[in-house]
Amino acid sequence: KLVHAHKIPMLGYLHKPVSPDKLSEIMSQWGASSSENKPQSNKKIYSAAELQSAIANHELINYYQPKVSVATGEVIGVETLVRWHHPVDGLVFPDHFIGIAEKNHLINELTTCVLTNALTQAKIWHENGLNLRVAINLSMDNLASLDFQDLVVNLVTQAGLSPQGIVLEVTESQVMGADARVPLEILTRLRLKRFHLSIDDFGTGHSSLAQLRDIPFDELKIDQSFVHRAWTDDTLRAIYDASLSVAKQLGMETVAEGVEDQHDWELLRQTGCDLAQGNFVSRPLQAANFSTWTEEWKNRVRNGLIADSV
Ligand code: G
Ligand code: G
Ligand code: MN
Repeated sequence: KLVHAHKIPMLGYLHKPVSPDKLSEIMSQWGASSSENKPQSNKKIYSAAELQSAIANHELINYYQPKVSVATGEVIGVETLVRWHHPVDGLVFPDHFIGIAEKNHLINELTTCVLTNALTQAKIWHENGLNLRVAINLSMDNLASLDFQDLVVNLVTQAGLSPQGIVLEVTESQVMGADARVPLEILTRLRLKRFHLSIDDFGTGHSSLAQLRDIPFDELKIDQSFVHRAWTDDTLRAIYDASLSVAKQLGMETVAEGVEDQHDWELLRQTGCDLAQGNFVSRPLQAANFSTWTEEWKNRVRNGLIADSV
């Protein structure tokens, strides 16, 4: 894991004492194809000005990843995941620009844009009889001033939607500033207005037990690193079970993220996790592809996804 963390290409491993034969065998695998010489093009660092103009030019596009009921297969909601449709570089993922927005005081502007577009889409879904709960991701930096919460409340009210249908996913990527009272106050106010609060990436970084103690969350999202393959890995399974258990004891809804295959899905069924999200269900989709996916999904459910298969 340490080697992977340093992104060092690995050919294999040898037991001590190392024999020259084994060493040369392993070294013979070294070649252009085995080394990780992927182009580093995606490592581009964008400036605040570029990001600002992307926001202004509507280059940020919302994708939506479904959250489905594990027990019934019903589509309960979606998580909004923003992408940058860059005119030259193509599709740019949020890990390449959310941090830049946070550092350059652009995160409120970015989140407002994401929320506005998500609310427009939520209205369209409602008008078509799809009562989807729509989740958006908040950065801790969004929770630094009361203005932001007023903005959220006003946008949702103006859209004619009810806060109950809006989920705010919060991760704490960095340690909360010296004064944790402001984010706590904002989250509590939003909760009193009936917004659903979700603790994202639970168990990683600072998204953990102290947060559960202090903030009235409705939903707990078990991080994907504890979900995929938990059916076969005892360590992952212990962490997955503990997360599920703490959420249930606190009366929270549970979402497993990163559900990638049928085995993962079966584990959620066996353990009574409420909602599933991940590539096994669907990748993040553009709104235009949502109804096609819904039909496909209904067919998968009808054809025995929910019944005891595997
Ligand atoms: O699928 P993906 O690569 O989009 O998501 C990467 C990360 O970016 C996730 O941790 C997700 O929470 C975050 N993210 C996606 N959209 C937004 C957003 O609108 N605001 C914030 N703050 N984070 C987002
Ligand atoms: O907000 P959050 O950090 O939870 O964002 C979810 C992230 O996980 C996004 O980057 C999304 O694209 C990604 N993702 C969604 N489903 C899967 C999955 O099944 N497997 C993996 N590896 N990543 C996923
Ligand atoms: Mn999220």
